Amino acid sequence: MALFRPRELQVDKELAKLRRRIGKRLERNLVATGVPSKTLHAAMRHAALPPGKCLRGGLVYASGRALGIEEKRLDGAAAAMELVHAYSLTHDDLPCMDDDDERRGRPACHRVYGEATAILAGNGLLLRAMEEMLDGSWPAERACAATLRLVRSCGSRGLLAGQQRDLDAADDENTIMVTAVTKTGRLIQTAVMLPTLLGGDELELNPELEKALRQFSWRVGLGFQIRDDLDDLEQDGGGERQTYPAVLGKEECITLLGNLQVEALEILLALDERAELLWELGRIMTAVPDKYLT
Ligand code: GRG
Repeated sequence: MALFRPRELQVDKELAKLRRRIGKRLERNLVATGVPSKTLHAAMRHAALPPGKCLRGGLVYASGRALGIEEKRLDGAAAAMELVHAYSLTHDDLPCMDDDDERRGRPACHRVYGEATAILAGNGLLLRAMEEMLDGSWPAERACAATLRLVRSCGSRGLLAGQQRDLDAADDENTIMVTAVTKTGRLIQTAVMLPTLLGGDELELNPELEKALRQFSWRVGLGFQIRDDLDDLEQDGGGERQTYPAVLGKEECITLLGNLQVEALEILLALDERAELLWELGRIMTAVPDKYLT
């Protein structure tokens, strides 16, 4: 691995380009006509289109770029990450979960289509994600290994466990960390690691590089949740959820987030310049929200 120095990369422009790419693919693949239920597909489209910031899909492309993988071979994996994310948000917004009326500045899926359809739409998005993973861009064995990784990170030891832990509420640092890592961090880490599994022996992937990506993405995943909790603190005092600032206090959270960012970015500095976009995404996902900077 060679040391690189990040340039002023226009990350917003890069991310906007990738967001358009993901949006086009979802637009094409989530059709609502000529399907057995137009209503279900319309609800799925409502939940997933237009996509949000596409940070998880962006991480797939950025990690792939660091490994020298062509973008078009990662279109399925990037779309899959965004579909899984859209599913989790759709279910999280339900009245029995976080009970949110709005998502991405629009009415939440259940507010438009009703709760029962929103549950089905979430399930539909999750399963469509698996279809995207198995889109034929990669040899079957590697596509299956990557899909298994995604399934596990969504399952009862990943996202679902994190959501249940959130419902159970944590009240100490270790407990809240496990919740944040399972609820939010694992999917983010998976987004970064999918290209390593898909690329397999086509890549010059040494254990050191694999470890760097794993350690980087773990820190970004945890940092992203802490950052989100700090944002919520400002907006609504954190609501009823047990959040990082509620457990650690605001100041300690800001310090922890800053440390995670420094560690994550330092880890990537050992890679070559192809890791620049990944570095930038890690930087913005772990940035202390502006309002906390003096
Ligand atoms: C209900 C199965 C199930 C899981 C819910 C994802 C999740 C678990 C809950 C969503 C609530 C939340 C605040 C999660 C933390 C992760 C997070 C900050 C999500 C928002 O991600 P962004 O900012 O959203 O990437 P966009 O809209 O840009 O895609």
